[in-house]
Amino acid sequence: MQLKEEFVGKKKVDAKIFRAHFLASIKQSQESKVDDLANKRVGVFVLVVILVGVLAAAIGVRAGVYKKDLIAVAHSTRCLVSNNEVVKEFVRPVFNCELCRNTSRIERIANISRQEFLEKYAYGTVPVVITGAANGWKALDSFSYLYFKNLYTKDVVVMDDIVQGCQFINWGYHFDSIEEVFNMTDAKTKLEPGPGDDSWYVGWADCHPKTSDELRRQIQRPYFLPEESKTSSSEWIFMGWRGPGAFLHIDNVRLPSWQAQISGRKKWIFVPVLECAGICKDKYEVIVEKGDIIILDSNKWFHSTFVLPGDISITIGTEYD
Ligand SMILES: O=C(O)CCC(=O)C(=O)O
Ligand SMILES: [Fe+2]
Repeated sequence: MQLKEEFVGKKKVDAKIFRAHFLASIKQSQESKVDDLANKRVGVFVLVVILVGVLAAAIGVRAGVYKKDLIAVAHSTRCLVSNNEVVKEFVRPVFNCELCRNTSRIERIANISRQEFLEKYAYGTVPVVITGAANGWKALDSFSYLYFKNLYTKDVVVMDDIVQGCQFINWGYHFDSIEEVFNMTDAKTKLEPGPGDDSWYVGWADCHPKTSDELRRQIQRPYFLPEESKTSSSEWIFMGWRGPGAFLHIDNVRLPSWQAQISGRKKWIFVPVLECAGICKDKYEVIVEKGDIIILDSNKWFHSTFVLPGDISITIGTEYD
């Protein structure tokens, strides 16, 4: 299954970079002529402690800026990304802060041409919202909790493949798999859950040819994407009720992505990486309405989402090159 391989491939990005660093450091240590191996080990240990200290101090300084988000992460049970975030912080490429130096807000733009999108936003790394870009898609009428429940539960073999092979993120809520999401009781799926236990938010990649063919009939390729750009072979769906969605994180994927808001409204919060402190704004927020498409490079910004009161939030999107 090509799509499954892609996910494995994604995970390998982390491992590959890490391994390159790891091998480089081993090579370096072999070449050095230090006789006393024990002393050397102590030296490396001290260096690592200092590096971790510097990183912690840097994060501490930044924490003043997005302290609330960090506290929310620390206090929630959403530890999916946990200490992996520290590793990602070490291995991610340095961000060019000039790109957001003069950015005072995330723009919401209607009717953009392919040319303008390509020149200003496609690979510009500052997120942008193209309003109404998904208007007219069948998904706006068809997507609902029940639509997905029907899609994924009508064939147990397909469901099993998806549970085994497609990525699923529970964002700290209590679901362990997409199967559980679609087996929850009606009380949990009722239309306007109050805050508290009834809230939930999940995301998954649809990497099954049977279901993704059906999904693709409900959506279109965003009209502003450069003609030659290819989209990733599987779509991501994020769904849930009002309240916290994705917690603050940074991704380690190769490409920028688009995400169409099919139902409900969602607030996105973007926090620049550490090296942009004092150059760019501390935090950017933008609201994505039903029918809008947001473009973001999730590798370059810490980001979190919050579902606003109203309809269930359902989005679909993918990466593009
Ligand atoms: O839509 C969301 O809530 C989060 C999506 C996300 O983290 C991403 O696209 O990288
Ligand atoms: Fe993300």
